[in-house]
Amino acid sequence: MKGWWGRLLRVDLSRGKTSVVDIDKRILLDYIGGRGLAIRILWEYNPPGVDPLSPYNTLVIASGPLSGLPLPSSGKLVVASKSPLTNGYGDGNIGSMASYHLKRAGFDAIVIQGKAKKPVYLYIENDKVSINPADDLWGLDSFSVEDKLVREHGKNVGILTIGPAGEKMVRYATVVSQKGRSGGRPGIGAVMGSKNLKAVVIKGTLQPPVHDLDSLRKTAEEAYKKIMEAEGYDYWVRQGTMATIVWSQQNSVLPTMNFREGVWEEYEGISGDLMEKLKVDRRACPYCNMGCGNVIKDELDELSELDYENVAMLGSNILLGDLRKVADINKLADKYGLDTISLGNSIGFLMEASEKGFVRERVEWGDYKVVRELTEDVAFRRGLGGFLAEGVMRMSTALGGEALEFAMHVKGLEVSAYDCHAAPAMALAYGTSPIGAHHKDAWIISYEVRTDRLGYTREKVEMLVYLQDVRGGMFESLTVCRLPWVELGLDLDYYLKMLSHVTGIEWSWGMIREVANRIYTLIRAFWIREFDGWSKYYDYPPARWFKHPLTKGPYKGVKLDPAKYEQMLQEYYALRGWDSNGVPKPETLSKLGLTFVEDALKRVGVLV
Ligand code: PTT
Ligand code: SF4
Repeated sequence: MKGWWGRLLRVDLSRGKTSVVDIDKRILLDYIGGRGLAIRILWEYNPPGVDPLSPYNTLVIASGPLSGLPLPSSGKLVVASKSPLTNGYGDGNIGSMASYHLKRAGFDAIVIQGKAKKPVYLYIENDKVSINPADDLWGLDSFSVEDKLVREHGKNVGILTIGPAGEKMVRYATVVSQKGRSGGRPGIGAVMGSKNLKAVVIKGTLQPPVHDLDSLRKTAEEAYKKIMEAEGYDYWVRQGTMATIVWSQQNSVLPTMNFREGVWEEYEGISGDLMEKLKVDRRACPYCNMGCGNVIKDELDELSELDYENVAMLGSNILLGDLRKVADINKLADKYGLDTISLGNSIGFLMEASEKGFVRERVEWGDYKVVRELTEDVAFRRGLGGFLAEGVMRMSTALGGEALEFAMHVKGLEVSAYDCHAAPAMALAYGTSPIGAHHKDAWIISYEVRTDRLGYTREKVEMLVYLQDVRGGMFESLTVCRLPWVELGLDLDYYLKMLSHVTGIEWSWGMIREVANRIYTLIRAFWIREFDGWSKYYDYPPARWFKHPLTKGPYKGVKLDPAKYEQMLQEYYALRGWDSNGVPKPETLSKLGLTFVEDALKRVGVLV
């Protein structure tokens, strides 16, 4: 079958052994790749209830049939595991040459289990795989690790690494690549650290299995052209995701003071317009012709690659209004391998806890010096940093009382940079996201601001399911960047065509939506299996958005309505074929070929 190698590389770090395992053709067709393959592997390989930081947890690095091929923005791959931050399914999507090389190394995925006795890194050159000592890499930041590994193996490799935060198992440590690409918000870097695995280096030189390369090239060429001709292309390459700062401010969704407000008077100090003036370089993922990696010189005159989420969470959310200072903290997060969204949330939470007297320490809003020190302390788990390294859910549980109300997370994953006091569908997107509060599965906020902004409508729920299926189902399993479609309106049919050229199978939207529904339902079953005591309330957004109305801006006085949220949630469950507690119904499992999860759901008492 074309499109996949049908092979995964299995690595047992405890025994120092590697092996190649064939992947069933049915699994590839049913789950496609990337996230789909990852959840199918995790369901099978992970013992239920496993401690995410134990050797028994499995780490998956997966590509899809389109990743790393010569087509628009294809240099992406998925890193996934049971999350130490949420205890549920966790993944992230990273743009890196590692995607290109994995595609050419002859594997669809790498599956890593066990724990090495001493620090190691994995070197993969097609079928030649070695587990190498990494004593000289341990303790280094992610930038220095890349430099050292490039000196050792040359430039023509793909590298995934962790920084000190991963080594110290900070619960939101990420996997880093190319000095500024970072993926795996729910602590996938900590899982690497728990295995004493500092890095994965891949060099692939094989010809990927493509059914019809000529047609693929033609379609890809056309798509590249459409992207460059799109209205908004020039603006996008100038500002990238940073344009969202002004948009969020205008629409009252800019996270401000730990999501207390959706507007901030000083937003111009961190805006995309200012970034443009300071910009010194632009980077891109492999095969991308709309590169959005905007680089500026930070407060210390060092390079820092900026994105909207990073700047909003480390800027307006903690009232740090100087872009060069924000860029410095962002650069530290990349070097240490910390997720900027969870870091900005954790610091914002601490600032509010300090203001309200929940902690003895004085941590003032917008204090750059303190934020810098805290970031270093989090990465090395020093002092108060050790508390922040646990993430907002655990911090708020330790403090208790009202602190639980301003803890901005869903299922333990901190909220990304959209305030939802006045955005019920975006709140539902966070509530039902398969990894916790992240926007990648459904950025419905852009639809919501254009339509019935404050409505709790069925149309929004239908749109949410559609967006999840396309973004979280299709893009995360193909696995390619979604931004050509999201930002420049590239017709989605191109992806269907390209998938058909690569695999030799005629894919239809019906088939894609079914795969997506299967992936969401299996991920849901995974959460329920891992949570002894599942409840629909895990699908609720933070209490703040229900209890503390906005005090400024065009939506002053607005907050979410719990009864109406519940009604939307029930509509969502019905569309997915889940019961009123969010548990997949037996007929849904049967329809999607997922009856193998039934026993596990019966064991935790949610199915009879
Ligand atoms: C992603 C999340 C995001 S989403 C951002 S900015 W964004 C933050 N980026 C971080 C960073 O940078 N450094 C850091 N230390 N922590 C960071 N945490 C945050 O992580 C990213 C781009 C972006 S930029 C977005 S929206 C799109 N995301 C895609 C996706 O999820 N899937 C997909 N098929 N295509 C996507 N394209 C875009 O990719 P996570 P990246 Mg990222 C530095 O990792 O865990 O998925 O969280 O990977 O290569 O940096 O590309 O305004
Ligand atoms: Fe990477 Fe940005 Fe291009 Fe997407 S649009 S592939 S995130 S550079």
